[in-house]
Amino acid sequence: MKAHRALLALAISTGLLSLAACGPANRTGDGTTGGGTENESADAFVARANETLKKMTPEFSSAAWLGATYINDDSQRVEAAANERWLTQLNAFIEQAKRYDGNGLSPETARSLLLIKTGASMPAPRDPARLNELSNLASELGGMYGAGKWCPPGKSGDDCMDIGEISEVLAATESSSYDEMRAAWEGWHTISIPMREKYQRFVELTNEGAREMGFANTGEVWRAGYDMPAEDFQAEADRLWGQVQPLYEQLQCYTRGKLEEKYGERGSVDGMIPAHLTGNLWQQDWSNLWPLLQPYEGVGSLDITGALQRQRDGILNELAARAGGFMRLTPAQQVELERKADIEMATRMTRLAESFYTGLGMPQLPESFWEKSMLVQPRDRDVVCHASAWPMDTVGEDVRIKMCIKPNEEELTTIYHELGHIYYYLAYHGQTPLFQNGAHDGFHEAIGDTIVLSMTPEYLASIGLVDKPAVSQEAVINSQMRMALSKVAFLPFGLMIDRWRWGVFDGSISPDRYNAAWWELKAKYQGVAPVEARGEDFFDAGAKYHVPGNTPYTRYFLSHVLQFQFYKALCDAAGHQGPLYTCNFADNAEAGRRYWAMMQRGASQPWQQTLKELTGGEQMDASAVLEYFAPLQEWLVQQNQGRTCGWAAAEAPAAAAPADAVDADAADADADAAPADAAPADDEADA
Ligand code: X8Z
Ligand code: ZN
Repeated sequence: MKAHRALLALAISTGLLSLAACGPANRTGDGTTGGGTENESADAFVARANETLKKMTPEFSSAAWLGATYINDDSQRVEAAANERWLTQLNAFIEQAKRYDGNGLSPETARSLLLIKTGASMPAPRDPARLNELSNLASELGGMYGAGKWCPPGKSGDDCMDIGEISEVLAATESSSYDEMRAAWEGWHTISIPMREKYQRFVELTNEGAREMGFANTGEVWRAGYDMPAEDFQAEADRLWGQVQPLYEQLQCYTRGKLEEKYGERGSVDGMIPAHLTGNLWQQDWSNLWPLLQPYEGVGSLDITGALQRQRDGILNELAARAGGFMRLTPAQQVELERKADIEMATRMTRLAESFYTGLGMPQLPESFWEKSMLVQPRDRDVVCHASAWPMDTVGEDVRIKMCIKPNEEELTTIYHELGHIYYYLAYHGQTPLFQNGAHDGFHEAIGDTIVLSMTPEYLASIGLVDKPAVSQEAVINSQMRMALSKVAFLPFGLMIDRWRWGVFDGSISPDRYNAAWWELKAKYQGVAPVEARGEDFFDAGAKYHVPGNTPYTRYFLSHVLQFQFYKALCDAAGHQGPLYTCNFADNAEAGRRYWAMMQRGASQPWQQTLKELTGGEQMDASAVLEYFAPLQEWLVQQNQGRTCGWAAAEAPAAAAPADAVDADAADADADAAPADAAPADDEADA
C-alpha cells in the first residue's frame, strides 16, 4: 500500500481532481500531459480536462482501490505508477489553466479554472525526479500507517496488535486497566517513529510544488479552497471555534473531574485529560467513556453497542442452530461460522443506514455497491481499515465503501457518515467531473453526520436498537451527553491538526519541534496531555491517519458546525416543532427533497450560495450547535460548580522560524482558549 496514499492526498482536497471524501482522487491523467494549444479556448480546455477526468477515473480508481484493499508490492507498484501519471497530468492542467486569467469567461468556465488551480491537496514539484520522489514518499507514509502494528513486550508475529485490536483495549474503558490502556496508547504511537524524516521531506517537496503553483506553501493551497481569500480563512475558523469553546471547556472540565474521581491524581495532568484515558487513540471521540460519564444511570438506556453485539450473537446462534449446534462443530468450523456472522452483521448495519437515506426518498444503493464494497476486514492480507467512500467512476454507477465494520455504536455511525459521501456522489454525478465534489470539503463530511444527528432515542427505538425512550429531563441530558461525547469532544481536535500542519508547512513549526508543537496544540485546544513528556524521538502526529495520508483536516471541524445548520434546516423543512435536539426527520420527503437538491449542486457554485439555498444564510455559524446543546451546557455548568475548570497549556517558544500568522494567532488564541487553572467554571459558562 503506497501509491494510493498519494491519490488520497489529492483526492481529498476541495474541488478538482480530488476525491471528495476519503477515497481516491477524482483524477485526470491519461498518461499524456499534452493536448491543447496556446490557442485553445478556455471552454475547450475545460471540456478537455473534464473529458480526461471521465476517461481516466475508472482505471485510476481501480489502482487505488487495489492499493488500499490488497496491500502488497504489486498493487503498490501499479498504484504508484498511476499516481505519478496523475500528478504529472494535474500539474500540466494547472499550468495550462493559468493561460486564462482574463475576463469574458462564462461563470462555469471561470469556476472550473479556479477549481483546477486550487484543487491540489498534494502540490507536486514540476521536476520529474522530485515528483517521483514525492509520490513514492506519500505511498510509503501511507503504507507505514496501514500496516502499522505494535508488538507488546515478548510478543511477535501474529501476536502483534493492529489498530483495531489496540483500539479495543482503549475502548474498553471499564475493563482495561489504567496501565493496559497506557501501554496500548504508547504502543500505537511507536508506529510513526520511522515516519518523521520522510514526513519532513514530504513537506519540503509539496511546498516546492505549492510555490511553483504561485502559493506561499502547501497550507496556503489548502486554505485557498473555500471561496474566500485564503488569508481570511483562519480567522473564519477561529470565529467558529470561539462560539463553541465555552461549551467544550465545560465538557472537558466535567470529564476530567470524573476521571479524577475514578483514578485519583492519575486522572489528570495539570488540569488536562490524560491522553490514554478517553477511550480513543487521539482523544477525538469520548463515546467510550459513557459508563463513567453517563449522567443518570438506567434512565433511557442508550447502550447501542450492547444491542448490536447481542444482534450479532443472535445471528451466530441462528447459524449454529442450523448447523446442528455450535458444540458439534470443529474449531475451524466454529471460526468460519463466527466469520459468517460478522459479515452478515456488517451487511445488516449497512442496510440500516441505507434505509435512512431511502426513507428520505433517495435511491437504493446499486447492486454493485454490495458486491464490491469491503465491509469487514479480510483475514488474509493487510488493508487500510480507516473508513472511506469511493466514487470509482464519474457516471455514478460504481460507488463503494471500504471499512472494517465491527458491531459497535461508533462503527454504526461511521457507516451513516460514509453513506453520506456515497449519496453525495450519486446526487452530483450529473455535474461535470470538475464539479463532482462537495460545495466545500466540510459539506462532504457533513452530509452523513447530519443524518446521525437525527438518530434520536426515538429513531433508535424505531429501528429496534433501544427500548422505548424515557421521557424526562434526565433522559434528555443522557441523550445530549451521548451526542456531546462524539460531537462536542471532537471540535478542538478538528481544528488543531491543521493548526499543526499549517505551522509545519509555513515553517513556524520547525522539524526539531514537530512533537513539542503537536502536544502544545493538543494542550491548548483540547486540554489533553500525555502522562509522560513525549520528546522529539517520537512523531505523534504520524499516528493519526490523515497526517501520513495527507488529508486536510479542517474539513471535519467545519463539518461539525455545518451539520447542525443542515440539521436545523431539514428539521424546519420537516415542520418540526419543539426543541431542536428532539427533531428526527427520518422518512420526511420534504426534508429529503431539499437535502438532495442541495447535494445535486456539487461544487458547481460557491458554497455560500449552496448553503443559502438550504438554510437561508450564507455564513457558517455555530449557533445551532449551542441551541442544540443548551440543556446539556446548563447541566454541565451546574455539575462543575465547585470544580476548578480550565487548564494551563504552556507553550514553549517556537524555534527560530519565519514569523507567520500561525504562531502569532496561536499565542493570541492561547490567552482565551486555555484559561489558566484558576478560571472558575461558572465564570466561563455563559460566555
Ligand atoms: O476520517 C474520517 C471518516 C472518513 S472521511 C471515517 N473521519 C475523521 C476521523 O476519523 O478522524 C470522520 C470523523 C473525523
Ligand atoms: Zn468522511
